[in-house]
Amino acid sequence: MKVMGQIAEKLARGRMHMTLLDPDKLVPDEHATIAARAMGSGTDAIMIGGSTGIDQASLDAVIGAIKKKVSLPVILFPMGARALSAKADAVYFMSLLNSRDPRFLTREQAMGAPFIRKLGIEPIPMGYIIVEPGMKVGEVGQAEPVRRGDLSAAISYSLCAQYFGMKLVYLEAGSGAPEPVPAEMVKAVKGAIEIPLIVGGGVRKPEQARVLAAAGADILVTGTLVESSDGVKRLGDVIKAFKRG
Ligand code: 1GP
Repeated sequence: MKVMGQIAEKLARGRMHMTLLDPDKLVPDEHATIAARAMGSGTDAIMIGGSTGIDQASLDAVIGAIKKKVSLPVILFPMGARALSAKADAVYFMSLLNSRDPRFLTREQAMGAPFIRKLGIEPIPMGYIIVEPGMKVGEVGQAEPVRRGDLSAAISYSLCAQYFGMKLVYLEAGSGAPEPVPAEMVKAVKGAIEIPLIVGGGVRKPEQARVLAAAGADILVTGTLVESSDGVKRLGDVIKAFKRG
């Protein structure tokens, strides 16, 4: 079954967690070890991405190493057309909907599309929305971040994603954000859209995960958490709290 089909099937039974790994930060074997631990802690998929330059060779090496240890789907989370690898199971075919730069709206996507076809990776259309503070991805992606109190802007962008036919909406506070996306915003967006809602950025504690689950997040993404020394134990607690709600 294709990855989007697997996601839909899992979401019909409950919430999901995805672990984001940044190939820039560690060597391939370290990523594989972390991915295996994350799988043991209950994560449902591995996302590969980062906001800076990643080339195809390093992506191939990282995904190859992960695939030897982990049976979960590996989904690319690219910042540009060059960050593609045939070893991945799928790619989030994403548009940064509140970017000022056409490069992140459609241009990188247009450049990458023929490669996705050639490599035979499954594209999963996704609307990516940066919420304050947005962190590095907000800067690199030239975002006009949705203000934390601006629920109507968050709803507008999310509906825009749905009406474009995108399969998922991702509300992103930015990796390492001091606070996750506000629960009120998650609740407001969830009440307006019919497609699954991904939330990520700044989640470190089980209580934050529980609050986001209660607000209606379908998929939680964490990245930084698993990089710390006691990260795997904390990741397990965060995943449990999110899935239990
Ligand atoms: C970033 O939402 C993800 O794209 C994860 O953020 O690193 O803060 O968990 P963290």
